[in-house]
Amino acid sequence: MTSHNQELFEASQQIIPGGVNSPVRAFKSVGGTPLFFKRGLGAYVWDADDKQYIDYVNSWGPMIVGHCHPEVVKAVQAAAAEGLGFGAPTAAELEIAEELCKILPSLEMVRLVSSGTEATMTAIRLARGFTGRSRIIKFEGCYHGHSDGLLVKAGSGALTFGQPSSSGVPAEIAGLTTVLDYNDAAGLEKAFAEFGNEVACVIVEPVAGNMNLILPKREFLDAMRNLCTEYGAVLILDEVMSGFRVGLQGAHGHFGIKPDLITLGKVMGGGLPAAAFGGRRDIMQCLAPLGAVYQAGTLSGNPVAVAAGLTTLKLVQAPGFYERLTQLAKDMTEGLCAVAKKHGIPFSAQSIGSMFGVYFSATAPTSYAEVMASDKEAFNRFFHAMLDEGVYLAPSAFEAGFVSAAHSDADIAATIAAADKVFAAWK
Ligand code: HOZ
Repeated sequence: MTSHNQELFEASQQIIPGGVNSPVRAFKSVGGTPLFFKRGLGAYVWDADDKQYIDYVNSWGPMIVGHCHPEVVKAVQAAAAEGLGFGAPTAAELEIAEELCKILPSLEMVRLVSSGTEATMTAIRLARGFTGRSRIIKFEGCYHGHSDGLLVKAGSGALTFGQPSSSGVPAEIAGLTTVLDYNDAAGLEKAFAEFGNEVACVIVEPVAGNMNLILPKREFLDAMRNLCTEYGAVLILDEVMSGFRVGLQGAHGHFGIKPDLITLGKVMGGGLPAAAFGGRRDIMQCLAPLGAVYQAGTLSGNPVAVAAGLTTLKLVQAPGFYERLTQLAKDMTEGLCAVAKKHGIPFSAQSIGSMFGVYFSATAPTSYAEVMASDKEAFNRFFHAMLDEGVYLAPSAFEAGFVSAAHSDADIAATIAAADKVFAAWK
């Protein structure tokens, strides 16, 4: 039987580079034909061949209340009926800004943009404008979008395709980025001791989700905060993925670490293109039109995206919302580990809030090097076998997974049963 996924992929490759509009969608790392989705509802998605999957990609994070939540759809329809965009201020932008600042006390001021890449790119520029310094520090395997200075030893699609440092980034730009090891507090201290007075900012995923899921060590978080304060550098916590995922107040709320700036995206856009950055008032006031650091966007604060985001932000504040998601993710990772153990397969899994990681290694990795040492071929095999069983995981060993409020206990049980079946036939 002809696969519509295959037909669409072949046609797409004729006019879209690689047949996809973002590299991680291409299945290049796991092999095979990417799925073309036609529909999503709650915890499920359907591909072009009408096959149904339990979805743990959640559009790479945003769909925390599930696909097509009726209240989100209603808010989007209502906003669209009033106008798709004005390129001028709206009351809804003020409302979402107030909501974000209410939920996240670290935000004294916030600006809306359209993508996580824009948020991180601008946060870096702002840190440089504020400090008058050029050098930035990032960590290997962390991904902060695809702007030039951040595509150096990056995670996500860049890592998946073995090009963590992109061609096309001038050496002069990449040279301003110092890359250190994630979770290595001593390495960070050494770097600051050597050139701390040149550092504009440290940017980090406080829970890393773009080299699979890596949890931060306490001493690493503390070292970043203390060293940035001591040397006058800006600490940027990139919560595009972890924001509203690890918990209502993101990873920095969970771990109790105070950022100077944070970046947000994904969940706060409710599935549409809305993102933000914000933090300390004295830094944010350096932004145009108040200050000399320029940033702009025709679609920034788009009313339809804001409606989706605002409604999602209201939904995630329902009592017990994060407790339930945390339990679901824990149930799933514990269940997966149990069936892997039963079949004698070196496997580990862990979760934090609604984010989870699965690894073909005996213990959960704590660093980029340990992630790289896990069995990527085993993951690829697992990915395809689970896909056959109707479970859609991220098509790369270097991505985190997500549960949503639409996932039921039965979905988790079905996923564990699928893994049991896959591992039983593993030899
Ligand atoms: N941060 C997302 C996954 N790690 C990006 C998705 C994409 O690159 O399309």
